[in-house]
Amino acid sequence: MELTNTTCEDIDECSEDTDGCEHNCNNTLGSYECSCKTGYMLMDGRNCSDINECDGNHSCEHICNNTLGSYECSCKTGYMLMDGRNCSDIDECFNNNGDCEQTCNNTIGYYLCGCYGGYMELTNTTCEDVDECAGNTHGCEHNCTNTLGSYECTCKTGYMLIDGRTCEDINECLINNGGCEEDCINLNGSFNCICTQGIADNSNSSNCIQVPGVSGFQANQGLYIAIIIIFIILLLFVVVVVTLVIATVVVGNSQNGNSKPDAKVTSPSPPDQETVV
Ligand SMILES: [Ca+2]
Ligand SMILES: [Ca+2]
Ligand SMILES: [Ca+2]
Ligand SMILES: [Ca+2]
Repeated sequence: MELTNTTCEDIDECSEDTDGCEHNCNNTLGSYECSCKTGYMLMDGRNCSDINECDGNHSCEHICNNTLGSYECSCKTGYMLMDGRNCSDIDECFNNNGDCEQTCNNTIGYYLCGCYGGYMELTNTTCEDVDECAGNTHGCEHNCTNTLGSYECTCKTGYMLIDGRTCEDINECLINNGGCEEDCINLNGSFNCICTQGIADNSNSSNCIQVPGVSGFQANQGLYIAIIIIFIILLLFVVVVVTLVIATVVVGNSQNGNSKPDAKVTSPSPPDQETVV
């Protein structure tokens, strides 16, 4: 204290800048006190040192970053800081589908790209078609055709697809007799036209045609025999008729030669004589 006459007056060390306080100086009667700004602590009564709040005295939900006089919170990847302290999941799929080529599935703190059915992951964000036909899982009974995201089963000619995979023979004979002129025989994957007379080759025609090597007589034997018998009967009939006619004529001529008609002699009557007187 400084003595002036009979009273003593406190010296304001803070205003005289003799305090040596690094931050704040608080004058007191007969002395002074140093203090520090928020976030600092007094080390030796004068100097201040930063408090590392991250050592345990912070309120960050995820990450604490110490700074001089304070601290800052930050969040793990996939989260964003909401109120300076707490973290909230980022919905990566909200913008540009998360750069995923097909599907984007947001998760807490992360996200995953996915692929549609029939595709598989090529990279973390891209997909490629699965060639189901290259493996043995397609289940197609006949033909397998790969498509983008799927595949298709088809059947050979003469078969139809019944459950998307299995092929069943088409009974062509059920519709319009298979187009056959006479009988239709269904076969697995095909059909045949059969003729009762002659043979049909359905690969070219459904009409009944005679096949070389099979004679027409063999095919139509009954008909031909009937025609021959009728012809013989007619021939015999004609012979008989002609014979009867000839016999009748001969007999007639013979009878006319043996019985000549009686000769009648007539003499002309003399003309009447006219007497003249
Ligand atoms: Ca600090
Ligand atoms: Ca997320
Ligand atoms: Ca495919
Ligand atoms: Ca058939």
